Amino acid sequence: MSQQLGTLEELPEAYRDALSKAGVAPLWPMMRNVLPHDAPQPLTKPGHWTYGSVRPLLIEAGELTPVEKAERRVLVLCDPGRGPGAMQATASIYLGMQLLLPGETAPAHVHTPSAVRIIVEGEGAFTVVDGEKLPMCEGDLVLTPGGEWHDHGHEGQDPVVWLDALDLPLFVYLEGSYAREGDLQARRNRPDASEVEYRSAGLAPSRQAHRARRYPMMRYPWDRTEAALRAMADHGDGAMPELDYVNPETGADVLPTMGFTAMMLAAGMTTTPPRRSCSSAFHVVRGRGRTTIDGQTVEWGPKDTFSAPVFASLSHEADEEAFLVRIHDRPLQEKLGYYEERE
Ligand code: 1HN
Repeated sequence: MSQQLGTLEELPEAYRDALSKAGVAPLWPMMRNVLPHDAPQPLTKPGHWTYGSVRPLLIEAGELTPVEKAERRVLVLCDPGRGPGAMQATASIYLGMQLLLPGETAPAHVHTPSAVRIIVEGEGAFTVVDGEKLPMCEGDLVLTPGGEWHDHGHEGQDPVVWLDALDLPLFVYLEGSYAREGDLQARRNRPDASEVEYRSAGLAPSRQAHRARRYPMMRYPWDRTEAALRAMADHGDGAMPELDYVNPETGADVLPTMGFTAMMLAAGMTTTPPRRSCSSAFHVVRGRGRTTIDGQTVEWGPKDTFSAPVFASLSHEADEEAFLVRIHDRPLQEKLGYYEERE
């Protein structure tokens, strides 16, 4: 049975002073804060960042701050629950919108957190990861796993914008976040692995010849993701087609901490996923619709991003055919042994 726990005020003042002096504190007045009953009480609140509101500010950042002064020219998407300046969208997920202008270079560095980019607008930009040049086309998902050197360049004519998703809050919490800077990388003169070794789903380089890399494929071209979702829609059972981005060698999620799931909603479709213990963010690749998050409705359009706390009640409805990528921390929670879905 649940018991009402004692409060700090019930304790004599002299005793409280003595506790502070000794560098200790009573657990019981704080017990329910750190261990609420039945489900967590997230600080995170649903967020919605329309592309219409973020894009002009990002373009202005391009005029105000040269990339040399920024290292990465990014506007961070701040969790409304933590307020302006919060370097995170949920407890474990950092999101930011990054701008690179034609001819610019973002210098090479390597850090402990992992990053994933979803390309929002423009063409001609690329990321070099461990010497592999990864073209960035709209909708592509590009990995920059922790410990891999990466720099960005832009050979096109117009601004390029992408969404960065990092597991940075975890690394900050663990006091494990740091970076090293280096010279721009030499690029191997060959297409990225999605165009060579992993051109076709279900085929991987022969084990005899192949030395498995921890992250064998760093770029997931959008046209293949969309084609696969469409095929599922054409031949499925009417449920919403959803595809997880996985490591083509192991079938595991692309990163140890963060997962990425492509979703296709048909026009007029309503879908109500289970309440999940993971936090999530959604990036709209294309389409319009609305999502109700714990009773709060977000009207979303192309290139918008929105977020939902852990255990949120969600309901998605599309006005027109829509493609979204769900960013979540299920892989981390599964490793910690507490991932859960509730109806
Ligand atoms: C980072 O390395 C990038 O490489 C973007 O583009 C955003 C946010 C925090 C820490 C490192 C990038 C980042 C970041």
